[in-house]
Amino acid sequence: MDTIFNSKQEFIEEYREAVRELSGKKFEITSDIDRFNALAGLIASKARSVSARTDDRFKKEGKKRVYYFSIEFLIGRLLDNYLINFGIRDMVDEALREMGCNLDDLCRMEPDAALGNGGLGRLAACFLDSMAHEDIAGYGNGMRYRYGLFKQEIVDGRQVEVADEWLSRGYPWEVRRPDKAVRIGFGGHVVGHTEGDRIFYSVEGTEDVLAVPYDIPVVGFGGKTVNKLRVWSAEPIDEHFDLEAFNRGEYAMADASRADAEAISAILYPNDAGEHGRLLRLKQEYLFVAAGIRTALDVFRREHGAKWELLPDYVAIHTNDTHPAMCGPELMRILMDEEKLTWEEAWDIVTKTISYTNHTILPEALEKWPIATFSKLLPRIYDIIDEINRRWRDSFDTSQEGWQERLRKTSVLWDGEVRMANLSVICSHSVNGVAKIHTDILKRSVLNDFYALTPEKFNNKTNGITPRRFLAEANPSYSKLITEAIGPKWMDDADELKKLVEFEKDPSFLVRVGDSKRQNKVRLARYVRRETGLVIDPDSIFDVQVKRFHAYKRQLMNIMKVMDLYNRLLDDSSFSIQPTTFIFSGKAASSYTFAKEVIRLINSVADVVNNDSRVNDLMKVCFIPNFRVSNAQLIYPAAEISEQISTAGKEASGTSNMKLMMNGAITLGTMDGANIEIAQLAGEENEKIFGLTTPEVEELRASGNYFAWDVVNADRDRLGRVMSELTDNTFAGLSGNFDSIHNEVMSNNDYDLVLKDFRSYVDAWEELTSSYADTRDWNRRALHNTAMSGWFSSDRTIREYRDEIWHA
Ligand code: 9GP
Repeated sequence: MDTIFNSKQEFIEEYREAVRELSGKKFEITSDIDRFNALAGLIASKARSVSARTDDRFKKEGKKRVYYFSIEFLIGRLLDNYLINFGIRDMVDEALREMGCNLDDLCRMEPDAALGNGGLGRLAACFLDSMAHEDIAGYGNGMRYRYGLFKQEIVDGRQVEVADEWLSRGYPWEVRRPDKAVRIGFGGHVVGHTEGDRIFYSVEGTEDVLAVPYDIPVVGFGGKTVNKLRVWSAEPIDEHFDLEAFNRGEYAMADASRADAEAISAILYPNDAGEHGRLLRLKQEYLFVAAGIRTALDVFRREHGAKWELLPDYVAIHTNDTHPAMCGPELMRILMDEEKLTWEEAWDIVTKTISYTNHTILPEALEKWPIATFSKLLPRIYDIIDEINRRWRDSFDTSQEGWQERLRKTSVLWDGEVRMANLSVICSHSVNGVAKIHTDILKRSVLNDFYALTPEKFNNKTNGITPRRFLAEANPSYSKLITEAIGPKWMDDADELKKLVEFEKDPSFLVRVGDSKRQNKVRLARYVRRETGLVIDPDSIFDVQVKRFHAYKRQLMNIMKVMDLYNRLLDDSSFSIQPTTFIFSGKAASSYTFAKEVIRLINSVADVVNNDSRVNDLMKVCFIPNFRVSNAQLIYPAAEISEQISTAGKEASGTSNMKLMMNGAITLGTMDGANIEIAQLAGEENEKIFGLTTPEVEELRASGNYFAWDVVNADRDRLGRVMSELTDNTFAGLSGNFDSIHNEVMSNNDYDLVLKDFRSYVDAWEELTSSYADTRDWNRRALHNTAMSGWFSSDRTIREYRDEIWHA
């Protein structure tokens, strides 16, 4: 562990000085926010020094640089994490106590940077942590949204979106780098210039904005490696400030160019919404791609000169989902138009440098852009895509049967649209899915035609999570227990967690596992009470489903289970359940009406159930508003059941399943995404698996013999009743009935198979919870899950990317 302070005393002195410099006041009379800003500022400046040293070392070692392009980085709060990674958390905690303040209070002052929607963005953040841990020269490249993902408030049970002004009190981790700003052109027209026997192209008449980078340090565990996350902000190119308009009192008009440019980086778009500000989104995508490619090439040129043929040896560009798909054409543009390489030379370099991860098979998330919009906004990029597409078409062997169909499926330009997933695959040397089953589905169906042509490109990289944040930081009591048992090496090498298997036979250790869980439940119960006023019982089972709201994730099936249990408890005095708190948290995209109605349903059921004294000692329903990284860190450690109940074949991987497993929750899940690998690793007997499998789902759909009404009619007493209750005022008290949910499910013939899987789900839940009474065995299973979760460390995932894709 490399240290950044030689002693506690040295820290105290430097910190006092930092507070005084920043606030101009004596430490004793400063506020927590001053103290936080000074502490984060101090750690950030230390991190930057290590970063400079890291950079020198990488240069000397001639390391290959990996640029991870992602339109989302859900980094959350950094202070606690960086203190842990620098190995000084305990020392700082102690020092602050001596100084009369509390580290946890200061940590809470940090804005929870929500530059992402959910799993995709959080994965990118975990990867940054692991790249630094693995001493990879790995750099995040993304967008600096002025407003991150909206804050969710609940009013009358409904989700209300409020702007997230995360920068309003400043952000001590970032450094603005105007010297590295990049000019980005939109619109204009392509002009050809003849030089000898070649024509080179440029774009004239563009409307330009400036992409200005902000660098955030990424501290690797052990403190030896500090990398950077570079996020781009859009600004006007010059100060086109119209003084005359201002003097006329037309203030908005006077500064119009600023507003237009800044709009590009104003907000993060919810990825799973339908239509949104599409043009602005396309501008965002090009801006962070073009600016990031420029950075990568500038660094390469500084180190290796213009020997572009060496680029794939020293640079890897990874495109996270389809949002950075323009990396290919943009790199082609620079290599051909500016560096004068031929198409063939440039294409060879591009396709050896770029790789692509697919994160979804949902058609609505595989981006497509109308050609008319695209070609107008980015005419040169469009021309290059057109040429990529032409050459792709020409590469087809037309003597082969079925070539037309294959071309239709793999073309980049089709039906008046630019298909970004196809562009990503064609420009990449590697295409990976994020869990075994997901990669299999890509190969077998979604990208099957590409797979048939270039099977060698395809590989799987099952996702991972960082144990530093999601175990060490989130769960101090459990971490302490683990360290006592097996030593501290697990933070460095999560495989070490396997050593916990030995302790499954130790009854007194299992009691302590249970105690730690209870402590975390008490902590969460306190948070819930503070945030919502609801009192929940830490002695009840904490059954947790936390993730984005989406039909295929089937939060609806979960709340229908609660409705069914409630009905049966009221109807049948011989029926009972283990006391349970059903915990939900997550956001729905603002334009996704169905998902928002499910949130309203959960809150409406909560309103009825939580106010019914007949059942309150057995059940409560709790919706925790504004799910984000910081409260997720309170929720995972307190969970006992991990609800992973998506329709089989739909969830690419999931990562909350891994976070919950690592914190000792038992998965109640379908054979979907990484649940399958969880069940394989920990043994099905230590999880609870139910429902249709992917082949069964596919078969059922293909048969044409599935009728939702038949399922409801066959189970009138329970399922039928629950469906009726959506519309019969049972849960209408808070803000009305739920006809739209009822209609959506029935009119789409139960597309997500909520009705089909309902009974097997409720039965599985009952079986699982009835085993809760055997506390010792429950704790053993919890511990076993933690012990086997090491494979899901993002360090393992990143090592696979490094060795098999980036060759870094
Ligand atoms: O839906 C997937 C989720 O299953 C996966 O865990 C995550 C990270 O790989 O990516 C999500 N995909 C998206 O958010 C959009 O493609």
